[in-house]
Amino acid sequence: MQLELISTKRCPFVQRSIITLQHKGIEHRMTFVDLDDPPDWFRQISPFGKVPVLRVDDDTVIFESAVINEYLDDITPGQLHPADPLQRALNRSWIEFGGGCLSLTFQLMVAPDRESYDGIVAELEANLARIEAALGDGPYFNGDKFALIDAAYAPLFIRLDTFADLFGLAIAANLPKIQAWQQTLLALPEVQTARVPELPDLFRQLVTSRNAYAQALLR
Ligand SMILES: N[C@@H](CCC(=O)N[C@@H](CS)C(=O)NCC(=O)O)C(=O)O
Repeated sequence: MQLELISTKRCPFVQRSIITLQHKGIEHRMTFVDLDDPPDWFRQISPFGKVPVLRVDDDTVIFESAVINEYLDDITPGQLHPADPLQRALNRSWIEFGGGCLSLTFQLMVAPDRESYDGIVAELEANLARIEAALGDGPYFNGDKFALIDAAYAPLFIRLDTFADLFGLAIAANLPKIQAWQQTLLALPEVQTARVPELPDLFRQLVTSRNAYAQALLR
Protein backbone atom coordinates (compact mmCIF):
# COMPACT_ATOMS: atom_id res chain seq x y z
CA MET A 1 0.00 0.00 0.00
CA GLN A 2 1.29 3.47 -0.90
CA LEU A 3 0.39 6.49 1.21
CA GLU A 4 0.89 10.10 0.15
CA LEU A 5 0.09 12.97 2.50
CA ILE A 6 -0.72 16.20 0.68
CA SER A 7 0.51 18.94 2.98
CA THR A 8 1.73 22.39 3.73
CA LYS A 9 4.42 23.14 6.30
CA ARG A 10 2.28 25.65 8.23
CA CYS A 11 -0.92 23.64 8.64
CA PRO A 12 -1.62 22.28 12.14
CA PHE A 13 -4.16 19.80 10.78
CA VAL A 14 -1.40 18.34 8.59
CA GLN A 15 0.79 18.16 11.70
CA ARG A 16 -1.83 15.96 13.36
CA SER A 17 -1.34 13.39 10.61
CA ILE A 18 2.46 13.73 10.52
CA ILE A 19 2.56 13.01 14.25
CA THR A 20 0.42 9.89 13.79
CA LEU A 21 2.49 8.70 10.81
CA GLN A 22 5.71 9.23 12.76
CA HIS A 23 4.41 7.73 16.00
CA LYS A 24 3.36 4.55 14.23
CA GLY A 25 6.40 4.47 11.92
CA ILE A 26 4.22 4.33 8.81
CA GLU A 27 6.01 4.59 5.48
CA HIS A 28 4.63 7.46 3.40
CA ARG A 29 5.40 10.16 0.87
CA MET A 30 4.85 13.89 1.49
CA THR A 31 3.77 16.28 -1.25
CA PHE A 32 3.58 20.00 -0.52
CA VAL A 33 1.13 22.36 -2.22
CA ASP A 34 0.88 26.13 -2.21
CA LEU A 35 -2.61 26.92 -0.90
CA ASP A 36 -2.38 30.46 -2.31
CA ASP A 37 -2.00 28.99 -5.77
CA PRO A 38 -3.09 25.36 -5.63
CA PRO A 39 -2.39 23.15 -8.64
CA ASP A 40 -5.34 21.80 -10.65
CA TRP A 41 -4.76 18.21 -9.55
CA PHE A 42 -5.12 19.31 -5.92
CA ARG A 43 -8.37 21.19 -6.60
CA GLN A 44 -9.68 18.03 -8.19
CA ILE A 45 -8.85 15.63 -5.38
CA SER A 46 -9.48 17.80 -2.28
CA PRO A 47 -13.25 18.21 -1.84
CA PHE A 48 -12.93 21.26 0.46
CA GLY A 49 -9.74 22.52 -1.19
CA LYS A 50 -8.00 21.90 2.13
CA VAL A 51 -4.99 20.02 3.42
CA PRO A 52 -4.37 17.43 4.66
CA VAL A 53 -5.55 14.84 2.21
CA LEU A 54 -4.22 11.31 2.20
CA ARG A 55 -3.93 9.60 -1.17
CA VAL A 56 -4.03 5.82 -0.87
CA ASP A 57 -2.54 3.76 -3.70
CA ASP A 58 -2.75 6.71 -6.11
CA ASP A 59 -6.52 6.47 -6.52
CA THR A 60 -8.45 6.89 -3.26
CA VAL A 61 -8.41 10.14 -1.34
CA ILE A 62 -9.29 10.56 2.32
CA PHE A 63 -9.79 14.02 3.79
CA GLU A 64 -10.30 15.56 7.28
CA SER A 65 -7.36 15.12 9.66
CA ALA A 66 -9.32 13.27 12.37
CA VAL A 67 -10.56 10.75 9.80
CA ILE A 68 -7.12 10.35 8.21
CA ASN A 69 -5.67 9.65 11.66
CA GLU A 70 -8.29 7.02 12.46
CA TYR A 71 -7.60 5.34 9.13
CA LEU A 72 -3.83 5.35 9.76
CA ASP A 73 -4.52 3.86 13.18
CA ASP A 74 -6.87 1.22 11.76
CA ILE A 75 -4.38 -0.11 9.21
CA THR A 76 -1.49 -0.49 11.67
CA PRO A 77 -1.01 -2.52 14.84
CA GLY A 78 -1.45 -1.02 18.31
CA GLN A 79 -4.65 1.00 18.59
CA LEU A 80 -4.34 4.68 19.53
CA HIS A 81 -8.03 5.17 20.35
CA PRO A 82 -9.45 3.93 23.67
CA ALA A 83 -11.09 0.50 23.37
CA ASP A 84 -14.10 1.52 25.45
CA PRO A 85 -16.82 3.01 23.16
CA LEU A 86 -17.76 5.78 25.58
CA GLN A 87 -14.14 6.84 26.09
CA ARG A 88 -13.58 6.69 22.34
CA ALA A 89 -16.62 8.90 21.74
CA LEU A 90 -15.39 11.31 24.40
CA ASN A 91 -11.98 11.46 22.74
CA ARG A 92 -13.65 12.17 19.39
CA SER A 93 -15.70 14.96 20.95
CA TRP A 94 -12.60 16.67 22.33
CA ILE A 95 -10.68 16.13 19.09
CA GLU A 96 -13.45 18.05 17.32
CA PHE A 97 -13.22 20.77 19.97
CA GLY A 98 -9.45 20.92 19.40
CA GLY A 99 -10.08 21.57 15.69
CA GLY A 100 -12.05 24.67 16.69
CA CYS A 101 -9.12 25.81 18.84
CA LEU A 102 -6.77 25.39 15.87
CA SER A 103 -9.03 27.56 13.73
CA LEU A 104 -8.90 30.22 16.46
CA THR A 105 -5.09 30.22 16.35
CA PHE A 106 -5.28 31.06 12.64
CA GLN A 107 -7.82 33.82 13.30
CA LEU A 108 -5.53 35.19 16.00
CA MET A 109 -2.67 35.58 13.51
CA VAL A 110 -4.80 37.36 10.91
CA ALA A 111 -6.97 39.46 13.28
CA PRO A 112 -7.05 42.98 11.79
CA ASP A 113 -7.15 45.00 15.02
CA ARG A 114 -6.49 44.81 18.73
CA GLU A 115 -10.13 44.36 19.66
CA SER A 116 -10.57 41.26 17.52
CA TYR A 117 -7.15 39.89 18.57
CA ASP A 118 -8.02 40.28 22.28
CA GLY A 119 -11.43 38.69 21.69
CA ILE A 120 -9.82 35.64 20.08
CA VAL A 121 -7.28 35.35 22.93
CA ALA A 122 -10.17 35.41 25.42
CA GLU A 123 -12.03 32.73 23.46
CA LEU A 124 -8.93 30.54 23.33
CA GLU A 125 -8.39 30.99 27.06
CA ALA A 126 -11.98 29.97 27.80
CA ASN A 127 -11.59 26.91 25.55
CA LEU A 128 -8.34 25.90 27.25
CA ALA A 129 -10.03 26.21 30.65
CA ARG A 130 -12.71 23.79 29.45
CA ILE A 131 -10.05 21.31 28.32
CA GLU A 132 -8.24 21.73 31.65
CA ALA A 133 -11.43 20.61 33.40
CA ALA A 134 -11.59 17.51 31.18
CA LEU A 135 -7.97 16.47 31.82
CA GLY A 136 -7.01 13.78 34.32
CA ASP A 137 -3.66 13.22 36.02
CA GLY A 138 -1.77 12.82 32.74
CA PRO A 139 0.79 12.66 31.38
CA TYR A 140 -1.46 12.11 28.33
CA PHE A 141 -5.13 12.96 27.85
CA ASN A 142 -6.25 9.42 28.73
CA GLY A 143 -3.57 8.73 31.33
CA ASP A 144 -0.31 6.92 30.68
CA LYS A 145 -0.89 5.97 27.03
CA PHE A 146 -0.38 8.24 24.01
CA ALA A 147 -3.56 8.33 21.90
CA LEU A 148 -4.94 9.96 18.75
CA ILE A 149 -6.26 12.79 20.90
CA ASP A 150 -2.68 13.65 21.87
CA ALA A 151 -1.71 13.73 18.18
CA ALA A 152 -4.72 16.01 17.60
CA TYR A 153 -3.78 18.52 20.33
CA ALA A 154 0.02 18.62 19.94
CA PRO A 155 -0.21 21.07 16.98
CA LEU A 156 -2.22 23.46 19.17
CA PHE A 157 0.63 23.45 21.68
CA ILE A 158 3.19 23.90 18.91
CA ARG A 159 1.29 27.04 17.91
CA LEU A 160 0.85 28.40 21.44
CA ASP A 161 4.52 27.82 22.21
CA THR A 162 5.57 29.55 18.99
CA PHE A 163 3.16 32.44 19.67
CA ALA A 164 4.76 32.91 23.11
CA ASP A 165 8.12 33.52 21.39
CA LEU A 166 6.76 35.52 18.45
CA PHE A 167 4.02 37.66 20.00
CA GLY A 168 4.75 37.35 23.74
CA LEU A 169 1.42 35.58 24.13
CA ALA A 170 1.10 34.20 27.66
CA ILE A 171 -1.86 31.88 27.67
CA ALA A 172 -2.84 29.00 30.00
CA ALA A 173 -0.45 30.31 32.67
CA ASN A 174 -3.00 29.44 35.34
CA LEU A 175 -3.90 26.06 33.85
CA PRO A 176 -1.39 23.56 35.32
CA LYS A 177 -2.78 20.45 33.64
CA ILE A 178 -2.70 22.09 30.22
CA GLN A 179 0.87 23.22 30.87
CA ALA A 180 1.99 19.74 31.90
CA TRP A 181 0.25 18.16 28.89
CA GLN A 182 1.86 20.74 26.57
CA GLN A 183 5.33 20.00 27.97
CA THR A 184 4.86 16.25 27.60
CA LEU A 185 3.68 16.53 24.00
CA LEU A 186 6.25 19.09 22.83
CA ALA A 187 9.07 16.83 24.07
CA LEU A 188 8.00 13.89 21.88
CA PRO A 189 10.23 13.22 18.84
CA GLU A 190 7.23 12.81 16.53
CA VAL A 191 5.96 16.24 17.59
CA GLN A 192 9.38 17.77 17.07
CA THR A 193 9.45 16.31 13.56
CA ALA A 194 6.09 17.93 12.76
CA ARG A 195 7.35 21.27 14.11
CA VAL A 196 9.43 22.35 11.14
CA PRO A 197 12.17 24.91 11.92
CA GLU A 198 10.76 27.43 9.42
CA LEU A 199 7.43 27.64 11.29
CA PRO A 200 8.16 30.99 13.03
CA ASP A 201 9.14 32.53 9.68
CA LEU A 202 6.00 31.17 8.05
CA PHE A 203 3.90 32.79 10.80
CA ARG A 204 5.80 36.06 10.43
CA GLN A 205 5.12 36.03 6.69
CA LEU A 206 1.41 35.36 7.23
CA VAL A 207 1.00 38.12 9.81
CA THR A 208 2.95 40.60 7.67
CA SER A 209 1.26 39.75 4.37
CA ARG A 210 -2.17 40.21 6.02
CA ASN A 211 -1.06 43.44 7.71
CA ALA A 212 -2.56 41.87 10.84
CA TYR A 213 -2.62 43.37 14.33
CA ALA A 214 -0.10 40.75 15.52
CA GLN A 215 2.48 42.45 13.32
CA ALA A 216 2.83 45.11 16.01
CA LEU A 217 3.60 42.38 18.57
CA LEU A 218 6.32 40.61 16.59
CA ARG A 219 9.55 40.14 18.49
N1 LIG B 1 -11.26 20.17 9.31
C1 LIG B 1 -10.10 20.11 8.46
C2 LIG B 1 -9.41 21.45 8.47
C3 LIG B 1 -8.25 21.54 7.48
C4 LIG B 1 -7.86 22.99 7.20
O1 LIG B 1 -8.54 23.94 7.60
N2 LIG B 1 -6.75 23.17 6.47
C5 LIG B 1 -6.37 24.50 6.05
C6 LIG B 1 -4.87 24.73 6.22
S1 LIG B 1 -4.36 24.65 7.88
C7 LIG B 1 -6.63 24.67 4.58
O2 LIG B 1 -6.37 23.78 3.81
N3 LIG B 1 -7.16 25.83 4.18
C8 LIG B 1 -7.37 26.13 2.81
C9 LIG B 1 -8.66 26.80 2.56
O3 LIG B 1 -9.48 26.88 3.48
O4 LIG B 1 -8.84 27.24 1.42
C10 LIG B 1 -9.17 18.97 8.92
O5 LIG B 1 -9.22 18.63 10.11
O6 LIG B 1 -8.42 18.40 8.09
